Amino acid sequence: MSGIFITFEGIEGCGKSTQLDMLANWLRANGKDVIVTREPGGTDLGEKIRNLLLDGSKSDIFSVRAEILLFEASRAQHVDEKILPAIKSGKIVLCDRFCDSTIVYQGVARTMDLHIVKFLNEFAVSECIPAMTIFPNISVAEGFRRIALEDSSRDRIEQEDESFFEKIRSGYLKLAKENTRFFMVDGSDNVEIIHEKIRNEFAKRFFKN
Ligand code: T5A
Repeated sequence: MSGIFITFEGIEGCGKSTQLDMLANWLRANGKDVIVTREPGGTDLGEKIRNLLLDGSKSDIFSVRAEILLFEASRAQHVDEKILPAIKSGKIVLCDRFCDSTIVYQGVARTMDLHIVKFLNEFAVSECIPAMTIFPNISVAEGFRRIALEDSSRDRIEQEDESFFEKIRSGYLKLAKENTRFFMVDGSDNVEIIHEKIRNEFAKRFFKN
């Protein structure tokens, strides 16, 4: 039996981690075997790479090529060690960010050649393509407002300015238009309303009988 691979994408503060946890709880309450994971990270090696990528300040010098290769290295390890084995054993894998993040952050916002980004993504993911990508869409201003309310300090990427996140948001809107696996939901709604919409769409796509 083959499992299901679902990813969550969106700008900082859009609520994807909140919705991922709510979907995982609902699926588990319905007797499903669920794995929750994230990128960058998800494995011991991936979490070390995550610290390298996100700790520090915006002024740290990261070449765009070095940055993308670190994200892809984390992903390759994640796919081989955790995601593919889980899917092959019939589990539902919910992943906070995946390849689309690289397309919009490194490709659209950091302007790396999209052909190269897609090639590197394909190399890192092998046969592991999401069956559905959940995208809570909020304005950049709302994302900034939510992040400002949190206790933790901003990571290296969160320190970018508003125009950077406007590019990210436009990149996601374009991907959502072009790919039927995307499910875009209004992320400015109440968390319970968003969860209900995601749950209904998930059931429609995967629990047909
Ligand atoms: N990255 C990642 C790349 O550049 N390239 C890549 O290839 C990959 C994989 C990862 C960073 O790495 C970059 C992208 C990112 O910059 P991260 O720590 O994983 O960073 O951070 P984010 O993914 O951005 O996660 P955040 O925690 O910032 O945001 P979430 O997950 O969207 O939001 P969430 O659920 O934590 O909610 C944020 C706050 O809003 C509240 C929550 O309670 C929380 O306080 N909230 C709501 N408030 C009102 N109404 C709602 N509907 C709400 N939903 C949540």
